[in-house]
Amino acid sequence: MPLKIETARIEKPWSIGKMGTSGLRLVQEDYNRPLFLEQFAQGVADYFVELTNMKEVAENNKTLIIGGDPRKGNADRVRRIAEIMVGNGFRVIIAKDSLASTPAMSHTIRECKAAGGIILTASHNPFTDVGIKLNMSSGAPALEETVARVHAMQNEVKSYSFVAFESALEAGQIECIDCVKLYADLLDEVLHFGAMRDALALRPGFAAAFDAMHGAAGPFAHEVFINRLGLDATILREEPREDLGGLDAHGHPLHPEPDFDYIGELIKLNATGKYDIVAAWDSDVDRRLDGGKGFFIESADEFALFSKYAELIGVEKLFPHEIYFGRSTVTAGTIDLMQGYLEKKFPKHTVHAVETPTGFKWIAELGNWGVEESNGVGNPYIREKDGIFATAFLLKILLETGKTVQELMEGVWKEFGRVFFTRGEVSGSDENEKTLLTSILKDAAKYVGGTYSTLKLEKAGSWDYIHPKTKQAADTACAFFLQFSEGNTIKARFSGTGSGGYTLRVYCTKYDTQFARPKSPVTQPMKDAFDAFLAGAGFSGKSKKYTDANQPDPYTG
Ligand code: VG1
Ligand code: CO
Repeated sequence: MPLKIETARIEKPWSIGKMGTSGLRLVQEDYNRPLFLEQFAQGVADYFVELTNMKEVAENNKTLIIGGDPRKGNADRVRRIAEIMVGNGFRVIIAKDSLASTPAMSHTIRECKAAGGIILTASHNPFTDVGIKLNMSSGAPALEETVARVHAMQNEVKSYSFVAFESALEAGQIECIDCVKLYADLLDEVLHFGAMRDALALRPGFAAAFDAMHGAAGPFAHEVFINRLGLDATILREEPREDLGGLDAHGHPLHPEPDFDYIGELIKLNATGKYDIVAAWDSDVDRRLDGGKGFFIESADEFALFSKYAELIGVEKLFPHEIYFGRSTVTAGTIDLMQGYLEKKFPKHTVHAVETPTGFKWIAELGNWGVEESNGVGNPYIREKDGIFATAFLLKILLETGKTVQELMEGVWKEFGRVFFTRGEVSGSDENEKTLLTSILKDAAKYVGGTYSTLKLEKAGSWDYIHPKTKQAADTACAFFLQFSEGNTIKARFSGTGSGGYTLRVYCTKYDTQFARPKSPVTQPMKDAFDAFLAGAGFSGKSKKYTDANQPDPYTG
């Protein structure tokens, strides 16, 4: 029987915002406005119709993958979006139970040779927010041009088409796929689980503790670490929950974000020294915080370690001639120090250390072997940052070397030096405050030569992205930088994932060969200088918050 396609008018279309760093994130109430989701989805469908009708593009496969994190309302949203995609002529593959991590979605898109995927997640934002990310046939997040086109099309929608879910299912236009299995198979292929199991058999007592934060991580971690690797692992908050853990003791929603503010139990377990490896992942499992035996590692540092052992996952085989390893502009420069090392390791390749804007789409575009400041590490076999991959790769290195996480990391710092790194933020809800902050940062060069707190401002400006392959410049400045004396560097940029107000992310870095010290005394002068700079420039925003205490600091003094 032919499918019955229904069409309904949207009498009062909404004004839909543009996707930011990673998808469009809004509070639940905004996504739940009548016909908002329908309008959003119809705009996405229009975009894919246009794309897949183009003769010259390879993405003419009319299949789309849909899935996401377990947050409130997502299972229904997955069904509704599927109905609309089928109504627009697509075949839809839905993740089993609607649940999939962002990296698993990226992998599934490639495996199914789909035209793209729609990922329902607001990632680290609490369950009170909803987010939708869009990925392309390469598995990578949509880039600027696509985002702009989708945005324009969404705001032209006047009606939407759909097919009732059950009839689309019966007609085979909607199918279900086990993303967990597909993803675990890939990791097995890349990391060789058989060899890891053999190594684990020789390490009785080797133990793990993980925190799945009630996001999508539980089923993935269980399958990979317990079912397939046979690891003795405790998984905290394993069950995916629609409230992602609910409220904290003060009645605030918990953030499914792997930083120290939100993983108290795991920190306690790690402090016992009993666990060889520990990890926490965010709600869509693309970010991680790894550690073990009382030690936690920053993502940039962990990536330097991964670069050192890159041959364990055959990175050189993935890149025929040129290896790109990327880091977002604000990520600590530890890995840049490793370029020479990688050139020696892979003499047949040209190695490029590339700084990219924040947002993993840029790193994905270069082959996905890279890292972001906020605990995102790339898995070069897919096109997204990937929390479980990072933890499993760390596990492989632990088993291969017999060293502890701390010994491994100290080995890297001894050889290459350490880039002390910390993040902070200036946030508020006053638009005028934001405008003032922006103009101060834009004009920062005029303050060069001044001394702020104990540091002299030597250079200031904005950082522009020149694409390493096309040599095109991105049209907006991506980050502001303030170079203070003694190698103290601050970069700052506005967050693109919030659902209200503004957040200026402030990143402080300083290189030193003396690595075994707490980071606070190293980064404090930068924070003081930045505060003094803002105050001196007339910014009176009060909400300066440096989140040092919620980040890994292996040497607490
Ligand atoms: C934040 C992080 C960025 C990350 C983005 C999406 O963006 O800083 O590194 O790519 O979240 O991550 P922003 O613009 O708020 O600083 V995920 O795990 O939420 O998709
Ligand atoms: Co995420």
